[in-house]
Amino acid sequence: MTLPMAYAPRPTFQGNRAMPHTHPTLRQFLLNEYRTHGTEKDLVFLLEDIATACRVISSRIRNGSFEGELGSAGSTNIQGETQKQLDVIANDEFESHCRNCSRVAALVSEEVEEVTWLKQRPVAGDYVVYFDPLDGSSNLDVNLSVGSIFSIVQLAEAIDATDDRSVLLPGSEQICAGYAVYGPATSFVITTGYGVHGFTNHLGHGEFRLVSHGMTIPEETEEFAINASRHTRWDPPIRRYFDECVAGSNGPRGKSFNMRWTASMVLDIHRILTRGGVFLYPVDSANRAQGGKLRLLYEANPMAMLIEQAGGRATTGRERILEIQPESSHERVPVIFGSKAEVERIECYFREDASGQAEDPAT
Ligand code: AHM
Ligand code: MG
Repeated sequence: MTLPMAYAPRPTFQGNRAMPHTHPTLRQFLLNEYRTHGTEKDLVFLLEDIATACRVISSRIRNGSFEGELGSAGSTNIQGETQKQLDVIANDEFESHCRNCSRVAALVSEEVEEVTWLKQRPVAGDYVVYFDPLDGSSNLDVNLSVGSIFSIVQLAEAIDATDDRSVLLPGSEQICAGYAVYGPATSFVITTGYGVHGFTNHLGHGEFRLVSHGMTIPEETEEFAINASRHTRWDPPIRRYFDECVAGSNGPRGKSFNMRWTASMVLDIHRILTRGGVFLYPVDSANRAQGGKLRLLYEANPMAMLIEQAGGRATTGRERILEIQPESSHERVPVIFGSKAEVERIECYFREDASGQAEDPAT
């Protein structure tokens, strides 16, 4: 990896040995963002706190069996889903670390029905933090990876803390988005609007260090991610796209595609940010009444910002995710994320389906 000049290795000291740091810490990176892009210091501190929450969640997951923290919490969340103990633990970690920042006015979590207001009179410049504390938590029972997702909106004006609808702001208002992957290593990937950057938790050192500066999604891809067991319920444009991909080199695409599905969007998106691809969770006949599967404010919006910052595209098939005006805190949307040319092709299939007119997907 070639690091930008601002991160030229500098000797630091561990014990009495000088150690060159070829991978700057998250703090060094954020302070550089503060110097070069004017990122607010409060945002730097908030991001450090969120990173700490993710490191704590990572170790709670790894030790879950010993602490009796795997399995159901015996409660259900607003989505009607059974909460795992670790869903609740991860939510508490996010909340308590966000509370360290006096500029955080409100929290919107997948695990909490109502908005958690931290300020009585939120003013312009305050932050609202949206998060899914543990995404893909069904993977926990079988020791597969999971993740966390978050985003931050900075208020353009004062809002009313007695009305939960005040936090229903479109994704285009986000100033920061990110996620953590609790995999073989713990990754922390963020954007503050100046590209997407990936960090890895340096075990034993207690710090995230930069490993991927300026992650970009290749425009073209031969890999996609969808829960294919829902095939019979999909709308025609999605079925057409899928059928053309699996038809392989003898089909209309003239090439073979690979398919991956991890059951945790964070992991699928991390793979796409690393080597390209497309992720689809469309609306279908079984989830149409709910509007889809994934939640707009704390799943789709943060990922859409990251995907666009990395040069990809994020849509419902019919509209750009970041332009959707939310109607409720836990609203769901169809999502199609990933490599630009491939997502544009799917959008073209939606237009053709609506108009009955054939288009050239390449134009
Ligand atoms: P969760 O936030 O309740 O874990 O649900 C969201 C997850 C996504 O991460 C993942 O892509 C999807 O649900 C998996 O759904 P399915 O059960 O259809 O495989
Ligand atoms: Mg989720």
